[in-house]
Amino acid sequence: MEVQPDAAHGSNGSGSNGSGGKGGSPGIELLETPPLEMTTDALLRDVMHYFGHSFGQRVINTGEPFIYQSLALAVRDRLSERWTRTSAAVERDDRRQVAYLSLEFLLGRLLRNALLNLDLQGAVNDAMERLGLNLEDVYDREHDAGLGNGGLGRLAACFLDSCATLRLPVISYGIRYQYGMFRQRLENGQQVEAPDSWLLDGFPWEIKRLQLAQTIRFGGHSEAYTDGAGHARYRWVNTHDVLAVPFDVPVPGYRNDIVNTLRLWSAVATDEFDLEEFNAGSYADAVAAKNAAENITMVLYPNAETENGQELRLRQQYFLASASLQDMLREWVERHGDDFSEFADKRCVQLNDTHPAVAVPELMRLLLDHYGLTWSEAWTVTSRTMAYTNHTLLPEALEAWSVDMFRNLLPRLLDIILEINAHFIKTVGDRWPGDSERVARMSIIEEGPTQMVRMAYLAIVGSFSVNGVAELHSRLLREGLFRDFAELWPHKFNNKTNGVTQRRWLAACNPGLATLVTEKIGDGWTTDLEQLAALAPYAGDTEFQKRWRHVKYTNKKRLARQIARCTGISLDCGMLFDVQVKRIHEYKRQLLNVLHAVHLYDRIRRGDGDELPPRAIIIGGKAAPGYAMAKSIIKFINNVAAVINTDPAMQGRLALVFYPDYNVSAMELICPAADLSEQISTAGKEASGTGNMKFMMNGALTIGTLDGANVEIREAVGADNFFLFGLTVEEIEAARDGYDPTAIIAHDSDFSRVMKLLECGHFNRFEPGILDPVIASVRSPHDVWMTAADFRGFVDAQNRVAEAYMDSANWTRMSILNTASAGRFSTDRTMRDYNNDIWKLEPIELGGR
Ligand code: 26Q
Repeated sequence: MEVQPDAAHGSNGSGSNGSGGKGGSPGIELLETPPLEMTTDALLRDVMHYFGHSFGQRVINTGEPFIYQSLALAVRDRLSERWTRTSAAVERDDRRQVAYLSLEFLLGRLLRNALLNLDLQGAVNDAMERLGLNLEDVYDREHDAGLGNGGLGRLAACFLDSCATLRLPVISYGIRYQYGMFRQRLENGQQVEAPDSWLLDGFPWEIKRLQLAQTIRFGGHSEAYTDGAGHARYRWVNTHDVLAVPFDVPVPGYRNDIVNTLRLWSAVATDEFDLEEFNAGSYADAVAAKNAAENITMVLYPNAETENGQELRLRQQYFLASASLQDMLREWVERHGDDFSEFADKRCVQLNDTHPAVAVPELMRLLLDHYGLTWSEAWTVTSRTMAYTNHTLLPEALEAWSVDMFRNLLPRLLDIILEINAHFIKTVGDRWPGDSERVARMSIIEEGPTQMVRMAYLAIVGSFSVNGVAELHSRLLREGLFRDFAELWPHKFNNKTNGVTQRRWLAACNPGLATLVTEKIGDGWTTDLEQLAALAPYAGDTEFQKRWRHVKYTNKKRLARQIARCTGISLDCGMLFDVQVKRIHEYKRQLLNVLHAVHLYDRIRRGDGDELPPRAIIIGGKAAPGYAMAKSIIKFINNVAAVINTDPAMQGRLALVFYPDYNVSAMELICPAADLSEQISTAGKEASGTGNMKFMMNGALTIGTLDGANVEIREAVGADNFFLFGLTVEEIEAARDGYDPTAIIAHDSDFSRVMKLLECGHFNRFEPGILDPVIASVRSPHDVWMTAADFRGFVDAQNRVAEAYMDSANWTRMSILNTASAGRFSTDRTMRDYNNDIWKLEPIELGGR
């Protein structure tokens, strides 16, 4: 199709900015221009303007990204207007604000969400139709922004949406990694990682703000001196400096004209860096040395919680913390001068896990060394400003950095950490005189062959609030991991149960169900998820059930098409779609799921499968590249899948699919199509889980252990509508002593048959030994995740699932009740809880235009 790029155009391509001109500073105000129209015609005109003028295109063909990018820019212009007004209102009111610091924001795609929140879906759909395009195909041109590993990063992204929707003045800070979460391919059933060059076509949503760049220092040493007034002070000298350049991404609220800011920092070499440090006579070598600085934000660490200690990772953490705090202080000083007496009343910093916890000593450093506060003044400000969220119960996952690494990389921060610790140890000593064991236990510095800085303890000591992410998790933190601290400061500890945003995870990703729900109970649920409860009275309504099932079936067909495309496996949509998608980790027990698949395979083979509903078991997720066991589990899943899927006796009765390259966009396709959600972690190991909530919201039933937020999900939907199995936290701990998997296997004929199939090499005929470590882990008395202990319970629960699925009316009733009970798992509720207990923000009031 030939198109005519339109010269007449109302907006400025480079876009306006987030929190632009400073109040009070002289400058030329933006000319008042009429607001951009939200009509099909206006959007079409702007899209064609960018298409022709910014991208130099004349002809639309479906293989290029330019229509997507042109549309994104046209939408960004509409966001920009609201962005400027939001920033102006926040500045004008000078009220309390929160800075959310996170090393991860797993945003996924932004276009669909922006159109939904701006109420532009209809107009843009028409505009694309006029170009002979399908909006869904345009959406598919967008690359996921995968700046996160999993739950923690996606939670931060859901928080963005809910904070803007609740009008909360929250600015979020993160890192603009050049490469996000790696892409996963499978070769011979094994994971192969490929780089995620998500910025290759450009990222049309961001605006670079060079004028707000900050200098970040590394290395050198700290030096005492006496200032003009005779005070002993410290300075950090001979440093290697790196520039932090912010790129702002707009965060629209749902139909409320609010646009908050996500500020992502990118590392750039300073001129000094090149010339002073690498001036070995060669200009070219000096310029090439820029790499060292720019490496800092090159790549997201795809680590499992337990891999720790890379120096570059500490650089990333400090880079984020320092740039963000300097940005906050710049803005503070512009308005309040160097009076920090009200800082902690007007600002709060929420730390997403310990990853940005160096913010505690960094704020101290800035207040002490740059603004001349005394120790006690600076500590009062810092410890009343910081708040810390913990996301893990695995003790081995608690971050610790060696004191030596700190000394080399951040010498001035080490001084400050040691002094914080000295004061803290005095507090502990005063409270428990003579209890030196407790002092050693609680010290921020762990003694041993190599001294380590315990980042969680640093975060707790430096914060006024410490929260877990589900009720069970928060209780276990208080009673276990952080017991001593909870005894010392009970008032600091609190719970904030996670959630997910229903705008992305129901309204946008499941339009069929969203429409059906809205027809029945109105659309209030989009901003008040508890209204879903009004569906409950219709759970038994035959006509409604029929339509509910139809939506699910349609969603299953959509997923089945995608699975056929990317794996070649064809699924029948009458099958029970039994889904487990999440990072691959031993504690999440994908292995247990496969043991059940093998058990079903065995039953069908021996002619005992006639009562079973046909079932498609779908597993997806990435393994950390250095986590050998997780990678072996992927290989194991694929080998079992290859046998099951090629056995004619399994046709239409049992399928096992490994879904490659699982990411946010995949989940948007998967969760609307799931019948059963697998949440089968070893009790006490999953802090919360949030996939569980997305599935529930979309009408899947859960099979799960009493772990993380499963406990609250079961409470909300009722025990009858949840397939519970497995040992409790207490039972797991009690069963550890004398744990004997081989005896468990021997006493269970189903389990014995499964192990026999595995151990005779049935699933690795031509690859001898390749599955040995995985199989051996089930039999090991030292298996920390106690997979064998829960086998029987799991299989029995799956039998109850099978039976329930055969009664389609009753299954549908339970499905409806799951959606109806998902009200409290909205991040709108989570953010209200944070705000009522920790942040205490007032909603942004937009001025008139
Ligand atoms: C550690 C060291 C070096 C580099 C990276 C890391 C690293 C990276 C990511 C450590 C941990 C993470 C992510 C943790 C995470 O996603 N935790 C999950 O957080 C969710 C949101 O609260 C919970 O629902 C999950 O239960 C929890 O596992």
